[in-house]
Amino acid sequence: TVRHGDGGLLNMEGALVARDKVGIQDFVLLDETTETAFMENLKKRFDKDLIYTYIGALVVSVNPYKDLDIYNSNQMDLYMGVNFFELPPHIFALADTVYHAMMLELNNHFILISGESGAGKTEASKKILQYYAACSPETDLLTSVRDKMLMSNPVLEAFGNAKTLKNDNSSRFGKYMDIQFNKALGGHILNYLLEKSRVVHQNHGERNFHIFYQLVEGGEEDLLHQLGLERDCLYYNYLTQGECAIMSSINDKNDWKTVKNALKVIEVSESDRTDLFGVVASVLHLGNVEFDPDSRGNASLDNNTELRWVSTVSPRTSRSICLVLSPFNIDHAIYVRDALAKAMYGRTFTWLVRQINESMENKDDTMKMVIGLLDIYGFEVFYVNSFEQFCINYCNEKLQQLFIQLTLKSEQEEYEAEGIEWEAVQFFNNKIICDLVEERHRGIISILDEECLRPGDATDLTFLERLEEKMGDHPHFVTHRLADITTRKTLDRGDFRLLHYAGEVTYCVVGKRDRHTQHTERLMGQSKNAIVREVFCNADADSRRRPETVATQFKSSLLKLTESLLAKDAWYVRCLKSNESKKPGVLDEALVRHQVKYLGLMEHLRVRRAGFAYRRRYEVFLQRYKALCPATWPHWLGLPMDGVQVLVQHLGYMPYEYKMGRTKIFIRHPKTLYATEDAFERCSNACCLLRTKAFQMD
Ligand code: AOV
Ligand code: MG
Repeated sequence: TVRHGDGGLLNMEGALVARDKVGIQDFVLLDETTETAFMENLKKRFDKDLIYTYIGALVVSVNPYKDLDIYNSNQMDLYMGVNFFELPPHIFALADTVYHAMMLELNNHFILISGESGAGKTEASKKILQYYAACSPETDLLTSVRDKMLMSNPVLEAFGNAKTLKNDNSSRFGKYMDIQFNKALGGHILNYLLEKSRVVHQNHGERNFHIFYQLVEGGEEDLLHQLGLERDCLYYNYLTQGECAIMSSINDKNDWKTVKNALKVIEVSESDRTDLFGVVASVLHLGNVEFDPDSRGNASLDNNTELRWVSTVSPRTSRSICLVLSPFNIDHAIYVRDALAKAMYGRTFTWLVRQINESMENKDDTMKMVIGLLDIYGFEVFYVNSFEQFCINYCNEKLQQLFIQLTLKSEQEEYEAEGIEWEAVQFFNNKIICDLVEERHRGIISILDEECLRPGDATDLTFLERLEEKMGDHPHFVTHRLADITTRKTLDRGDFRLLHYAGEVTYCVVGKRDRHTQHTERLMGQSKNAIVREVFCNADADSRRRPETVATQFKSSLLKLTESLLAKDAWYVRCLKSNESKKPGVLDEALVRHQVKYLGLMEHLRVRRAGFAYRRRYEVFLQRYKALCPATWPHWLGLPMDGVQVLVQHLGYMPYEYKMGRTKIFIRHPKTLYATEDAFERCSNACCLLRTKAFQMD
C-alpha cells in the first residue's frame, strides 16, 4: 500500500478515515479553500503534534513550544531519498527534496524561512543544516568541515541572539548561509545588521546578548579573575536594565561550555579567544564607567577602576577612551562611551563571522552548487519601536515581496512555458510598502539620509516634518499631525506609523544617532587587543568619501541579497507562532489566523489550486503508471507525451481534469492523481509487482 503520509492510508475510503483523525497533510487536498477549513485542519494536526503541513511543496510549520521526538537519526534515515509526498510532512522531507533537485538539475537553490519573531525560523534552519550534515559522507575532511558548520550556530547565537519579549532566543542579526556542495562540503555566511543598541540598552523583560551572561555565569574562576569580572550579572549596568538577567529557561552555565568548545572547533586560536573574551569584558567594564564633573562641568575620569580594567583586558584602549571622553559634559560622555561599546561589539561580531567563514571554507575548486538558507529576524512589534525594528520589519517586507514575486511569477511562467491558460488570483502586493521605505529620492530611507547628512539644524523632528511633507497622503503612512481624530491619541508628536503587510507599527524617531569620530577610530586602532586593533584599523581608509548611513547600507545589502536569491530556485518554509506566551501545545486561533492571512497562505493555496495542483514530466508519469494500460505496458515505444495521452484516456480522465503541456501533464485536482495511485496500488498488489520508487513529483 502507498504510504500516504500520516495516516498510512491506501484508498479514498482510507483517506477519509485518516483525514478525520489527523487532518490532511497537504492543504491543496482540502475540499474547500476557506480560511475556516484551513484553520480547522491546522488545529486538528497541531493537537496531534503534527506541526508540519504542506501547501504543495511549501512547508507550513507551527511552533509546538515543546520538544518533539521527530528529529532523531532514525527519522533522518527515514526521509533520506524518499519522495516528498510519501511520508508525513516534515522539514527533513523538504531538505531532502531540495538536495535531490540540486543534484538532478545541477543548479543552485535556496530555502526561505519566514515568519514573525518566535515562530521557529532559527530552529527550522538548524534542523535543515543538521539534516545535510547527517547526509554528508564520512571522510575526515568532510567530517571536520561539517562539525565546523554545525558549531558555527552556538557561537553566532551566543553573540547574536538575546532574550526579547517575543522570544527567549531571538536572532538579533540576519543570517544567510550558503551550504556548498561538490566533492567537498563548505559553508559561507553573510550577516545582516546586528542590533547593536542592545549592547548598551535593553527594554524591560529583555536581556543583552547571551554571551555576556554566559561569560559571567559560566566563565572559569581564573578567566574571570584575569578579566577583572565579578561573578554577578547584577553588578553590570549593561546587563541589568531589563531586570531579568537570570532566567530559568536559559542555562547560561551550560551554554558557556558549548560555546567555548564550539570556538575551538571553528579554530579560533587561543590568543584570539583571549582577545575575544577581552572585548566582551571590556564592554561590561565600559558600561560601569561613571563620570564625575570637574570644575568646568566636564566629564572627569580620574582613578576609575573600571577604566583600569578596560586597560588591562584590552591594553591601551583606556588611554584612548580617556582622550576621547574627557572634553565632554557628562551626558555627552555617556553617549560617546555607549557608542564605543556598541562599535566594539558590533565590529567584533563581524570579525567572528569572518573567522567562521574562513574555517568552513570549501577549498575544492571545482564547480560548487549551493543551497542557501535564509534565517532573518522576524517581524516584530514592541511597545516602543525604534530604528532597529524599522530595519527588521523592512527586511521582512522585502522577503514577503520576494515570496509574492516568486510564487506568482514562477507559477505564471511555468503555465506560459507549457502553453497552459490560467486566471490570476487576487492578492495584496506589498510592493507599495517596500517603495515607501526604499524608493530613491522619495522613500523614508532617502529622507533619513538627507537629514542625517545635512549640516546644521537637522533634528529628529525636522526629519519627521520632511516625512510628512513627502508622504503625507500615502495610504500606509501616518503621523501625529496627519492621523485622524480616532487614532491620534495613540500617536505621539515624535512618532510615525507604518501599515506593514503584517500589521501596524508605530516607530519613535526620537533617539540618538551613532556618530563616530574618526578620532575614536584612530585611537582604538592602536589597541593592543588584536581584535580591537584589527576592527578599528580602517579609520582613515574611507574618510574622504561621503559616509553611508546605516539604513542605506542595510538597504543595499538587502538588494544584493535579493538579486542573489533571484538567481536560485526557491523553496519555502512558513513558520507560524502558536501563541504569545510560549506555552507548549497551545494554539491561539486568532493569532494564527492573522499570520495565515498576512503571510498570504490562502492566496498561495488558491494559486496552487486554481491552476493545477500537480504536474509531472511525461516520462515520470508514464514510467509510474504504464502498467495500468495494456497499450503502454511493458514498454511504450513512441513519445512519452503520446503514451501519457493513451494512458489517461484509458484511465477515463475527463478533459477538465488535466491539461497536456509541452513537457508535463498538469492535473487539476490531487484526487484524480490519488485515484490513479490507488489503481496502481491495486494493480501492483494483484500482480505482486515490486514497488518502484519512480513516483516522482517535481
Ligand atoms: P525565530 O527564529 O522564528 O524567532 P526560534 O526558531 O528561535 O524563533 O523559536 C523560538 C523558540 O520556539 C525556540 O527557542 C524553541 O523553544 C521553540 N521552537 C521553535 N521551533 C520548534 C520546534 N520545531 N520544536 C520545538 N520547539 C520549537 V526571531 O529569531 O525572534 O524572529 O528574531
Ligand atoms: Mg531566529
